[in-house]
Amino acid sequence: MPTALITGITGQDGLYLAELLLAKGYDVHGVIRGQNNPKRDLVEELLPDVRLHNGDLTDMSSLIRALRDSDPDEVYNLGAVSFVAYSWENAALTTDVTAKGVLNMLEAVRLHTGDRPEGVRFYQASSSEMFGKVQEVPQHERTLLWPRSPYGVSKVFGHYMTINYRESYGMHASSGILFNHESPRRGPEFVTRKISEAVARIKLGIQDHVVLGNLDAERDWGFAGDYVEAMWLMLQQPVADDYVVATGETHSIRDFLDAAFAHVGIDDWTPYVRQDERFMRPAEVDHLIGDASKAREVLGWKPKVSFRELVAMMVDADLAATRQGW
Ligand code: NDP
Ligand code: GDR
Repeated sequence: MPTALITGITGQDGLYLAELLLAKGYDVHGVIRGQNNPKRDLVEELLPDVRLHNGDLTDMSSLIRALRDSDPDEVYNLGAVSFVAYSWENAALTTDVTAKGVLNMLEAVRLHTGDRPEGVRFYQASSSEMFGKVQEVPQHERTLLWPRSPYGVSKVFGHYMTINYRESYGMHASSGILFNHESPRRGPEFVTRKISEAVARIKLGIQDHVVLGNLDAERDWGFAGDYVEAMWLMLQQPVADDYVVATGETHSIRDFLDAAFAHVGIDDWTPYVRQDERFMRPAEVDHLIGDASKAREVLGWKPKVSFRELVAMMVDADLAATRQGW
């Protein structure tokens, strides 16, 4: 039975990936931080077969311990301070976790594997946010990186550090440049979930509007459940590499609002949406659309859930959750 260790197991992707690996027969371990992490209960309830290890990406000795206690074949480094807007206000913390945390994990794996650096396969959660200021459309593995936030800059560091460990030590270290992927498990601070929650509450008459920032930004949105498959496929390849994972379709926040409100039978959302400077970013990433041909050709990966299906899935889940909370 192969063994996997996941950082960020309490996050959206960590939960989907753990489910996928358990279904494939893996022995799954996760790193969980904090003395009293409120999400521990959620993981234990949803995934009783996962073994949790206390650890933090800023504390390399805790990562070494988690590696020693789990002895994995595959490590998925999904842990990060992942909310872009927050990264301007907490640039140093974001750098410690999202940038230096990757180095800590790579170095911990290198120390753990000793003279068999290829013995553990490593996945780094890189991001389309690294492309930042639009240089090329669509964006692919060789597009110039021009990050626009402390989060994006941190992800660039982690991305190149992963490549560097592959090239310096022969580690089987791959980097997935994933474009935005969403689900009913998406944190409520991200725009898609903020909208799906608000639409459900507006439909049910318990909220009368939602306040957003820039409605013109465009994102290539896919379903998280599809994207964790790509992570796993990367680590099954004989040679480690970097892959863009995207749908190849882009939509603005306005498009998302159109689809989400239309799903509950509201054709004109303008009375329900307000804009506020508070949610505008110091530097915006205007237009993301990914070219995932390499993932399609080498990994045989393609997304299964369409944009409309994703929006409907998220709104339906929030309708159900809101009704249940009554
Ligand atoms: P989430 O924000 O849902 O999850 C982030 C995870 O990181 C949580 O489990 C969190 O744990 C953990 N974490 C935060 N700080 C630390 C720390 N100091 N030490 C250890 N773990 C920590 O993110 P997603 O699941 O959406 O994303 C997974 C990864 O993929 C992230 O690295 C993200 O940056 C990246 N990514 C995501 C994309 C997306 O569209 N979702 C696209 C491209 C990349 P806790 O519960 O304790 O807070
Ligand atoms: P993003 O996702 O920054 O792309 O990062 P987010 O959903 O936060 O923003 C997407 C776009 O929506 C605009 N926007 C708003 N965003 C939020 N959060 N709240 C609002 O009220 C709002 N109004 C408009 C933003 O300006 C932006 O243009 C996500 C994260 O998961 C990262 O970790 C990951 O690396 C990237 O996706 C790919």
